[in-house]
Amino acid sequence: MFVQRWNRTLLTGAFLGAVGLLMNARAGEASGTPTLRELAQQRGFRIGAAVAMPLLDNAEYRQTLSREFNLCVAENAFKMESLRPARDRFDFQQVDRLCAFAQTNRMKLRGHTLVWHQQMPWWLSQGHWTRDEALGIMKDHITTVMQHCQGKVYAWDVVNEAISDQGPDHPIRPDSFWTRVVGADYVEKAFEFARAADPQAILYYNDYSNEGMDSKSEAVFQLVKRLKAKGLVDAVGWQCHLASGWKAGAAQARNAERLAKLGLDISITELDFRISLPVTPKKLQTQAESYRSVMRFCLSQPNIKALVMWGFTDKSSCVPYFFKGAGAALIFDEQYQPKPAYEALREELTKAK
Ligand code: 9MR
Repeated sequence: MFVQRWNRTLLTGAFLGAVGLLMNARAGEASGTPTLRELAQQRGFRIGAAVAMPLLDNAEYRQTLSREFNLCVAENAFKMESLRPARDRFDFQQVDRLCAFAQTNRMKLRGHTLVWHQQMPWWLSQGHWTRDEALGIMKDHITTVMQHCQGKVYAWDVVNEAISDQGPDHPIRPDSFWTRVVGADYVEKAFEFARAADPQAILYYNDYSNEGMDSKSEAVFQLVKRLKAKGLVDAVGWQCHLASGWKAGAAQARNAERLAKLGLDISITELDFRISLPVTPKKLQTQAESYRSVMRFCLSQPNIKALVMWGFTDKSSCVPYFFKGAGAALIFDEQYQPKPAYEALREELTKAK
């Protein structure tokens, strides 16, 4: 008796789950409303999300991702820590899985990130190396990873967050592993190795707090100007981990225009708008207006090629870990239901020519 009822409950649950999945997958079709992906595609724009690889096992996660986005990036799987269990060994299992997913679903794939002072393998960060040895490891890493992914990854964050937060000069971080062992020219070296490894790939310098007009974005500007003069960089990534309420404005426009004059493209690479918990309808509306302002801004600047969010569902976001008391930073809720922010993005994409 108990077993029968238990079975019935399970079956009913499974049935309802399947119906839910189907309804969610068909949400756009049924209402005749185009998805973000379709709208972006029509405008030659890229809308993307970071992927938490363990969640790729979840059908609802996979379906939402491929339905709504024409670009993806791994949240952690392409980082050196994940790829290099040992100096003489690469583990491409997760990378290959995401490459296959992107290919099957006709999505562009960004590579994040080749050189960073965080999420490095312990054998490297704890080892004792000469400058030449460290440069050799960096070159081998960049070359092997880029060539492994050639034709599958269209753009790379070659160097991530190299510039220090210490104003007014914001030097290349003096305390980073790469600066200590190689010297500040490690940034240029990384771009040289990347250009040689895959001349077709679009090469990005990626950082946070560089979207405005201030001393840090000035330091980023000067760095990419030097690199661009040598033909080593193509684009700048503005991460944009921001607090809800923020809006894109005149400073971002001036910054985008000065980068355009250098011949550099931009992508918003890690957008999220954190809300201070608990969530209320009013806070969700404020968040929607923040997302709207960024989409409107992106579509108004010809050199902005993509808007990528650091995830898409509040079920999986690094925000609560890094910002205590904050969360709900993405455009789908934990049940994969679109939030007001999703609707705001859709409205802006619909309005755009
Ligand atoms: O989302 C990533 C998280 O899972 C990792 O624990 C963390 C390690 O620092 O990195 C997060 O992603 C970061 C990205 O690689 C670079 N910009 C900041 C992102 C959020 O912290």
